[in-house]
Amino acid sequence: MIPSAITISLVPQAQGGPFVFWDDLQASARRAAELGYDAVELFLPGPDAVSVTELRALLDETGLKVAAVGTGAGMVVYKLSLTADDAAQRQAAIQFVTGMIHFGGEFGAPAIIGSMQGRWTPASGKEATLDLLGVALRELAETSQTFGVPLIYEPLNRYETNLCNSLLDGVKFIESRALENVVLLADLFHMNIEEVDLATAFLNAGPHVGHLHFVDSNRRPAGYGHLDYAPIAAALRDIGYKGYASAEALPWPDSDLAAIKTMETYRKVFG
Ligand SMILES: [Mn+2]
Repeated sequence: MIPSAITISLVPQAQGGPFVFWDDLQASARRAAELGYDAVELFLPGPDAVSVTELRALLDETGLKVAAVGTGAGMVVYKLSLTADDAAQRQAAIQFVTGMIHFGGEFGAPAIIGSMQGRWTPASGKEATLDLLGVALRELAETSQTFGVPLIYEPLNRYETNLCNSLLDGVKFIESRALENVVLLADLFHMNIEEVDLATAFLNAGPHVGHLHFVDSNRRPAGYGHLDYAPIAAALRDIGYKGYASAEALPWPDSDLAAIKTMETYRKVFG
């Protein structure tokens, strides 16, 4: 059975975002463990927001692992982008993500590049912007390698980026730039907007898929929308997916019920 994870955000500026638990790391982790989750995915204000020692103690106590760490605070809090026009801004973005890779690396957890990828403009051009992204991801993937983890890159729906929207866009990007140690994050919410058929998209992306955001069509917890999970689970089995199913969902109707519903759907779908 693929392992389960659930998101915890400690970023006040991300209020309204798709994270199940908020603000209280200890209480959230304890509740996640109680409900049977294997891991937590952390969305933090920065690499120094949580003490490594304290988190290690919390993981020991709960038996949880860290599935991944987000880097979106670099965008949300500091307005950084890996593809900014200004080279100093790009460097600051790489530095921020590098800090998160080091933090996650302490726990064997990869970092996720989502909103930090930015977007292209008529002035910057699509291919040139993808080139900038490729340069940044190559460096960040090498840093990740020193911790024995991949770098996770997430195609986003068209309203959030114009770089890579589908899994196939992501595969083409990774292959055309010959990126190593970069895997794709398949987010079912984004995929529901962009893919022709979700199961086919998984089959075509195959071994490139390294992380899953397990959520429903409307960004509510899995089971509160109209996604059909059976063909998705079958496709994940077919490609031998070994990563997490991580709940990146709105805390709807509230955090606790979102966590309960996700676990119920997860067991039904993958159990
Ligand atoms: Mn996502």
